[in-house]
Amino acid sequence: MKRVVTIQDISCFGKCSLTVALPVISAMGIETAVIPTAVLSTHTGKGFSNYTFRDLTEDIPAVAAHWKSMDLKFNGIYTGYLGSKQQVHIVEEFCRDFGTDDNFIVIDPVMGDGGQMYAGFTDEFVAEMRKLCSKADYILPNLTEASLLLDMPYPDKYDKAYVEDTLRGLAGLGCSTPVLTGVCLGGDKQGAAAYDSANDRFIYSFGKNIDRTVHGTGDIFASVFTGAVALGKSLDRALDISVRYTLDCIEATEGHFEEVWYGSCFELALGKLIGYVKE
Ligand code: PXL
Repeated sequence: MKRVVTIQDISCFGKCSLTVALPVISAMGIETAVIPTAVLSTHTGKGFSNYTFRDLTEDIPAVAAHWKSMDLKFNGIYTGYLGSKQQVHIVEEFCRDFGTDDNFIVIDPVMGDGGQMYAGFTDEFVAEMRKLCSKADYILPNLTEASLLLDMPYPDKYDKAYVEDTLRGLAGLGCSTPVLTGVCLGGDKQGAAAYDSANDRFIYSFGKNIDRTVHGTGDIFASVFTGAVALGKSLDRALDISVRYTLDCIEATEGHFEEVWYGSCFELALGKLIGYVKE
């Protein structure tokens, strides 16, 4: 059986981070260990305010030390939302301690969306995240996060050449396979683009474009991508499965957007994901 560890916050209500990663990766038939980096009453996105935030940074080295004493090994390490610069640094140490030649590291540099940084992030945080990304095999920024990592303005409009230059720039940070999410090159298609730098190859995967921001879909994409890589799927396949399931989750939310305005009805589409894994 494959085993991954995911390191990110638990937003107790709001369908993102660990409340998504744990069910999604588990549904793919993968053992999923977790390190919660913070406990929040809700996520910090649009619609929520006055949320609680309990920082668990100090617990991370203790968990890592215990796991080292047990000689635990992971096929993959996947990090999502991290709450502070110090936390990113400690996660970097975790990756150094548990990364091997045989496993892989996925960093989702969660920092913003739609051209805006999420609440509480700073330029120093971005600098630390850039360092963490340089240690990863795969990074999964959206266009906002890619702009922050590369210190470029968020583009009003972009084309294929922009996407490929951005991916080359991200590879230049030191990550072998950057993946850009939320890529829309025509009106009716949205998906992801990857750069396999070892083979100097770009890969695209698109589905129907639904013009709506649904919170937590970045976490869904990253969780499926991590699971697919852990299962030994090719990069092309991993990208396809991640794009398809993310779209399934948005489609499953149609008709529920008023009630579930803070996330997606990803639970309703888990059956499809299980099918994709078997294909
Ligand atoms: O979905 C990313 C995410 C994860 N965790 C927390 C967040 C966000 C995005 O806003 O606020 C706490």
